[in-house]
Amino acid sequence: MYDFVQILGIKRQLSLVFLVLLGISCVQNKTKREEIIEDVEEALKPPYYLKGYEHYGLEPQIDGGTIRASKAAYQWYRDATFGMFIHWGVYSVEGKHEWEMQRNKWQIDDYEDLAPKFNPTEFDAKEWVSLAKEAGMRYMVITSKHHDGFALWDTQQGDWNIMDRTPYKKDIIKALAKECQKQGIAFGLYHSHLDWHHPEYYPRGYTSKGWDNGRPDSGDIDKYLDYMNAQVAELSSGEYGPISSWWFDGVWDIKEGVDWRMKETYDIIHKNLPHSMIGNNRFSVPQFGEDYQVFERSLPGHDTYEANTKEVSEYPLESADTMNKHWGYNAKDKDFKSPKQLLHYLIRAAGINGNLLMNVGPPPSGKFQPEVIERLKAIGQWNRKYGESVFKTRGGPMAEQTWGVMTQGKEGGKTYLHILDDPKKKFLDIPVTGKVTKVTLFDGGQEVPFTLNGHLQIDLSAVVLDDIDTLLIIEKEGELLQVQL
Ligand code: JFZ
Repeated sequence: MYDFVQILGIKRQLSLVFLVLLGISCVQNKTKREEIIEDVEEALKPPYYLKGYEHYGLEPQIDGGTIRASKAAYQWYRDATFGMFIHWGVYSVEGKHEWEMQRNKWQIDDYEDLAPKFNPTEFDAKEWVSLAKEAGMRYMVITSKHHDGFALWDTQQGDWNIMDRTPYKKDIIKALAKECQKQGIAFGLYHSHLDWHHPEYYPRGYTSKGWDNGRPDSGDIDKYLDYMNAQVAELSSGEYGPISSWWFDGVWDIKEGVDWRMKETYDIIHKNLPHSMIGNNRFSVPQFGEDYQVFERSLPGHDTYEANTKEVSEYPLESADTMNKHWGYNAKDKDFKSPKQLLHYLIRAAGINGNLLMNVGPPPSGKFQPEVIERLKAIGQWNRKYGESVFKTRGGPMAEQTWGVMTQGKEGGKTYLHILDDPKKKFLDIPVTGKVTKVTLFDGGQEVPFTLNGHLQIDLSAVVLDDIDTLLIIEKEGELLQVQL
């Protein structure tokens, strides 16, 4: 076991080894990295959103050669519960799909012509962050780079980015990072390993089968990974504040024969930002220094989409899903989930200890669609009234049921029963046992009769069910235990 001070003790060698490994030639970068790694106090300073979490531990967790984010960050992440995912890039100009480049087999030259058309003059960081906050979201995760390789920040790695190729010429990532800090919510990034634009991304993955987009038929993926790691180093240098979480994606494109050097990438992040939570959408439990488990379009363990694993780890969990059918902006997709469906998703996630990262795909103007704003506001309205039953809680002790879930506040906090779908029963059997003293309706405090006979049975005959969530508070002495029914 090493401790953080020991790790920092070999800081100089580490920074040098890194610089060589990364092939960073940019002098500016080198200074920034060395500054951060050498300044122990700076590295251990809690980011703004970790206020009140310091006592859980601010050192990165080190297990053998693997570095993971601090315990404070893990706790915060489990409490955060609800975040906004944002897929945005030059593809929004076409208004079809974030995979538009690949789906319609674009030539790189033609695709690059979308960049001059990307001029989101109506983008207002303050408005986006305010809306996320109003919905009750505690963090935001935006695509710094999606599969088309386009960088939404002022990267020094090449010119395929917002500054060099668009009339907009403003660093969107920095604007949002600053605004999140100002308004007190955390800020994270989605970053794609898969790249349809970089010439050294070779061998090509399965998404490039039958699609010659104009790149040479050769390349060295290690050069591409040096480039990607240099980008990650820029984004984790401190220039963009404390990145609360990372959502990596795309290693599934090349399944064999490539070493993605994931541990190396994650070490760059964790050594610079010891509170940065790393996740990777690669359908497995966390490895190599990853901090949370990602589930795409499914609740943890539900396995409703693609290759998601059913294996649920002990790490913090997160489920990511769309508000309509698409991640990136699709002009025709009006198939939005209702506020009720979205709230059920959030409450069910909380009941099984997962966060919900809910996606928004903004149009190229930069203004959220009215349908999106309406939903964010409706969710916020519910959260302002009932949010204590979802945020900072943990799931259980009852395992999720078809009709609902249970949540409980940490450290002696209240226990909640969420009846989400009509159980179509007068007496509801709850598979828990313990000293229940009182059951009341959250709304109005009406007492609800119950019996305890090996398990808890609640008499619903006098309860008027709520359309979204019939929320009950279960008062008890001591702990409740899950039992088999
Ligand atoms: C990925 C991205 O491809 C998608 O564009 C979006 O960013 C989403 C959040 O994450 O989704 C996937 C991941 C894997 C596959 C397909 C879509 N896959 O293995 O075919």
